[in-house]
Amino acid sequence: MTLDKTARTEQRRFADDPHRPRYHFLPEENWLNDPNGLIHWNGEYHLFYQYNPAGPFHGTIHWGHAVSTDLVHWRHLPVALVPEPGTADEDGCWSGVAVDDNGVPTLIYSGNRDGEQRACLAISNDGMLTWQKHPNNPVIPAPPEHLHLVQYRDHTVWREDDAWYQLMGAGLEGEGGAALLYRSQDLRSWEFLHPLLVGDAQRFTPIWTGTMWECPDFFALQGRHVLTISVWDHGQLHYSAAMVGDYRDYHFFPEVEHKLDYGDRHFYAPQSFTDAQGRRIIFGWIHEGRGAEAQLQSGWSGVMSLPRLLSLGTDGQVCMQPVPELEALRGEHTHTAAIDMPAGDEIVLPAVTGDTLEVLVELAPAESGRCGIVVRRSPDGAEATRILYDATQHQLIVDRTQSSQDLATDHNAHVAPLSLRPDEPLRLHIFLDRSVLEVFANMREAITSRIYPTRGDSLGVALLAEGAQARLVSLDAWQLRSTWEA
Ligand code: DQQ
Repeated sequence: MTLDKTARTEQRRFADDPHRPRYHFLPEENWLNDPNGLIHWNGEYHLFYQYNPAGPFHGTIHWGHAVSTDLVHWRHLPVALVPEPGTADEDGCWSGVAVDDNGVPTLIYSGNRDGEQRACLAISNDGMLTWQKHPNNPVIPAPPEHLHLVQYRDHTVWREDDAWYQLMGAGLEGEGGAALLYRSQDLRSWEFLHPLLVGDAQRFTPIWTGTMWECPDFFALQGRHVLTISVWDHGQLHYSAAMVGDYRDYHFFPEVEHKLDYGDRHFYAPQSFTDAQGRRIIFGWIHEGRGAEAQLQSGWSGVMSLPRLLSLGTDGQVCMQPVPELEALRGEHTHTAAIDMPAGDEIVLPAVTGDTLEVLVELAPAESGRCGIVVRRSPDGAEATRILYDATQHQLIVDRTQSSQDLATDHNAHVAPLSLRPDEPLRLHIFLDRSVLEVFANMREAITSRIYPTRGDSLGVALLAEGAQARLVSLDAWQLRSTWEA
């Protein structure tokens, strides 16, 4: 791969930054948040994203744009949408989607003006390099009059029978989050039908869905329908959630509801699309876990998750797996054969070390106690991030209490429910990319996290059993190549 000029500049400028990921997508500098407009078009994957060219903070949101043929190596393209003074998006081009309108790439997004968001449209006639905004933006001038809304923005658009349908994210005052359903013949004139679904902010099980739903996404998956939302409440971003159920007569009947990823705001505002092979692929925004000042100092903020393949698990939940294309990043490989893991000390694996790793590990846990793997471990163990299965509590834990000696970075643990069947091994698929950690467990749960070790020698990998002996069945690790390297 030849390096373009921007990629070379980026490499030089951030060469000494120990936290900047090497194979996750992010812009050359400044701020990134939600993935937008995901579409597979003429053999190329297009990834748009919320982008602030003015600095590493949320503000003056544009649509950044990148393209890839393999979902792994990305090429930056010119900014796609710029806020335009005097128009419906003068304060920002917020999140939205791309659709194929009979051969014309068309974006539906939230124009932000005076603190309110309205649906806007833009088209491209040159293969998505430049975009023309609709002269009558916003194409939906106001929310439905009779609804009392907390917030109102974000879009998912699909073709069904002879019409276009759209959901907008919202919250109903005194009730909960909502996805509002619209219909259109031409994407430019929309009729409000009804809420597809309204949440209940007073209900806390199986999960709480907040007072407003950002970035709704709605699609068919293996004969069922899935609604994903991002749970918002009084300005706080909580987590992304999935609901699985049936879609009938323009209503949705969810039966299963769960957090999509247990890393909370580190997998937020996800959006998915169907590629030419019919795969449903999702990306999410990996929020920083360090303060605003540290983000300003570093010159960048926000990372795109790895692309993940969606399927339904045997428990009826939505399951995410990294796409197989990521194997192209694999470099030097080490295999560690089976060993017993006595309860107590961490077993350092000297052959496995680094901060850009893929690890596939299989462990046989005991019926009680905890076992797992440690990454970004300093030789004295003072810095370490522990990824543990707790057999008593039936939980998968990313323990960040010792991840960094910089106490200004997030230190809370991320916890996912995980019950292994008797004799079912713990299978972890781990992607470590400096400050980014994506953990997939047993084709069931995912935890995305951020860690900011301060020491240059926090590169070790170890095994750990606590309270009861466990056994390593096998461990394969690869050094992963940077996507920006020649
Ligand atoms: N980010 C966008 C909004 C969306 C939020 C603004 C979710 O459209 O609701 O940058 O992170």
